[in-house]
Amino acid sequence: MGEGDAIDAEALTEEARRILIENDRGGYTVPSARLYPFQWNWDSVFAAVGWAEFDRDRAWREIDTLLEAQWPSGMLPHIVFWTEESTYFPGPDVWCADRGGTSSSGISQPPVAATVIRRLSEAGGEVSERRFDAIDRWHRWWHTARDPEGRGVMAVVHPWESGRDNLPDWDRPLCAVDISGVGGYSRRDLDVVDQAMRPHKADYDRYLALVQFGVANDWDDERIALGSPFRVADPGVTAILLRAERDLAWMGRTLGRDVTVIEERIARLETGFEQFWNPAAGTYCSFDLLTGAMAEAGTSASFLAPYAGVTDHLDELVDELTAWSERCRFLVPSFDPRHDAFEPLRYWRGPVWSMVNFLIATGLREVGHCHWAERIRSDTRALIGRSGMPESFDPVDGGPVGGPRFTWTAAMWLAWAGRM
Ligand code: 9WN
Repeated sequence: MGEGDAIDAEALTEEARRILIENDRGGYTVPSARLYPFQWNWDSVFAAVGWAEFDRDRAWREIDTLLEAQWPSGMLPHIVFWTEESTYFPGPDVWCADRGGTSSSGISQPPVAATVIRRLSEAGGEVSERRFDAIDRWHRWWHTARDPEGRGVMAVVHPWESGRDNLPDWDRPLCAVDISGVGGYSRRDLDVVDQAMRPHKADYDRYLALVQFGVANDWDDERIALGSPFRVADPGVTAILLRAERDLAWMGRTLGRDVTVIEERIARLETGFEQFWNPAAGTYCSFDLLTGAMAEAGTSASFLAPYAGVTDHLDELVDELTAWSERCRFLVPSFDPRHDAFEPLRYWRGPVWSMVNFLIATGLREVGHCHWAERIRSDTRALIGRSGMPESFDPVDGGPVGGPRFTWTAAMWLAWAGRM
């Protein structure tokens, strides 16, 4: 029996439901009450996966609330500010972006929604024309706004757009960001989480300078694509979009729609994905679209290729996962544990994230690597068994990292890690 089996699964299931209910703000679920008191894009989509385990209508409501904030351009923002809260910085007054039904941030987040909508539909809901159209517009926005040259790789124009905000990948590209106009500000994340787990001030300065750049350019996609001082091609967003496009095409076919354009987008992404392959690192890496420089090491997103249906370097990826597993008791750390920049406690520079594990394991299972898929699931189960449901986990000792009583960890317990 693994250590995950010694845990009180029923009590954890009760706890996970309580966390979702506690974080429910009526139509959307905050990621963690004090640290992140608004609606976040990919958090909500993972929340829906958890809600679906005991309240299917509530799961759909979560997705629909997010879709209500869609911008005329098709963009679905990464944060939606449905209420005013003072415990988070930067809030709506800093973003100055209210193109959708409410005020929001001006960037997006990994497009997991189509995949989850398909999951909910297959479990008994019907495929809706309205949701299909909204997601199709969002995916089109990714291609036009974040890949205007049609290279088949998605750029992120802010580390927060990747959802994997503080990766070492962004360090070098962020050096090009001018912080001379940032001015003074007061962070609120450090009221809740230890500094050792959060980004440094030098990173925050750059995060804010990029928000100010967006505001100064009126969040205009073309101006941002041409002039942003930060434009990095991200294998995480690209893999998630490629998977999501396949699931959108499935929805379209079910509805009897013509999916030729979606198929063209899929083909472009399939061909484009190879650009992330870094032979020197033996894995998929991000690269700076402004300088061409490739990151030196892999991240947890490198293992999302199978999830995207890309199997060209499967053996190399499994070798890489094996090497990582020799360094960390718990898979999958967010960054290569052999690299100097690896930090087991600091946000996205080492910790394990349950929902990334879920995506990686889903892909590995689909391509026949059931042993690794199960290893990742049982590690996630053991982490939750020992540390409860925080934002993320230390891959070396399994301790809790980041904010407490976290929605996506609770959702992943309910829908995946907690199920036998
Ligand atoms: C900025 C809510 C979000 C997640 C991100 C995670 C973190 C925010 C922050 O929290 O980012 O978006 O303030 O640190 O990195 O993936 O969606 O859980």
